[in-house]
Amino acid sequence: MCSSSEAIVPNMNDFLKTLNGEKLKAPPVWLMRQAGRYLPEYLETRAKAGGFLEAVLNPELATEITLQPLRRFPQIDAAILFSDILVIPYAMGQDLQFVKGEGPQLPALDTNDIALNYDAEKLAPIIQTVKNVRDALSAEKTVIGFAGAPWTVACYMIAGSNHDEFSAAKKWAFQSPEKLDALLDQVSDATIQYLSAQIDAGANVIQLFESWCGLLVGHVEEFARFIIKPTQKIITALKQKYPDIPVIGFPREVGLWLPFYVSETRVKAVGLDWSADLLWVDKNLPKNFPVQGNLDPSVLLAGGKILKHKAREILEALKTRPFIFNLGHGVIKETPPEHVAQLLEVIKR
Ligand code: 1CP
Repeated sequence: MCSSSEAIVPNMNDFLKTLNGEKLKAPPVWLMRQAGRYLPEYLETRAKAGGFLEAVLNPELATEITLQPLRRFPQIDAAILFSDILVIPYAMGQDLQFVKGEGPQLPALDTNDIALNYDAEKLAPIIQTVKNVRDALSAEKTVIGFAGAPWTVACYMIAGSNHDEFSAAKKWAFQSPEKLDALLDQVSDATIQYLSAQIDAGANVIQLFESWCGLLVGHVEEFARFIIKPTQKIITALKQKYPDIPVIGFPREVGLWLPFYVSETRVKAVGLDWSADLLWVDKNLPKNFPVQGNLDPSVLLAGGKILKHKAREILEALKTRPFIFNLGHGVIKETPPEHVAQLLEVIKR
């Protein structure tokens, strides 16, 4: 791929060059939930496993699922580990089930019962998957490891099966902030161990999903305490051990607090959700700070002319900074795989 300053960072693929601040002519690309229910081959493999969690915890099948989108779409630059953010509560002793049609289910935590124990052994099969995936791919392809950011993971741990606006987690934030601090601390420590194991196994980049960031926007004290602080803790620990591994933050619905999130957490790059105004983002983030995003998954579902138009609009808006093309949230399960092929052609042409 062409770049004006290739000499600055030799031996890196396009994805890593971009995260290190280079602007490339054709951006690298991957898609959130690129392995998943819109792919018939995924449904087949999941059925073989017997269920979602069974597939995640089976290294052979999870490797297969992680590689499926790269096999089908050779233009995709990165494989994201096939797993879920809720494996951390699972390894901390919460009973996790994925109920068909209803999504993930955990027993709701009580403020008086937050003494949990992280058992790294429970996630050993996932670490094996990272190894397998790294071994299976050439150096041109990046392997992305990931975890949920602690606030988002805690939202699920506290909510139980009622995900309605995660009001139970917000209640902890306002009524029992010390309990929430203690829980976030445990989740952060477990996450540092888990991500370190992913990096040791070969992950080249880490993404931290703060999918429920928007729930604390508007509350500056709580945002700083429950979102920035635990994220900072993870990033500081990883930077110390692995200075060359970039961490991408995905603060969904962060809105106008994006520059605050970026400067305080010290993420290396930021993933934008589809509601981000790209011209505003470009004006308000430091020059050369890498961004990733942000096509609305509904546009990918729609396909055709509008898909080309919206994809080009994004490419145009971010043409002067290091940029990784992605969606603004996960691929919708009804999306025809041909639409993904169409999108990749627009991006890589
Ligand atoms: O039925 C199925 O097959 C399960 C569907 C599914 C899949 C494919 C779930 C349940 N998780 C996943 C995989 C997954 N989850 C990946 C794999 C890699 C890839 O992107 O290809 C990743 C990165 C995640 C991360 C994840 N899980 C997030 C953060 C990103 C986001 O979507 O905002 C969250 C919030 C979850 C929780 C979760 N897991 C599954 C569902 C349906 C949900 C969301 C539930 C909710 O909306 O509250």
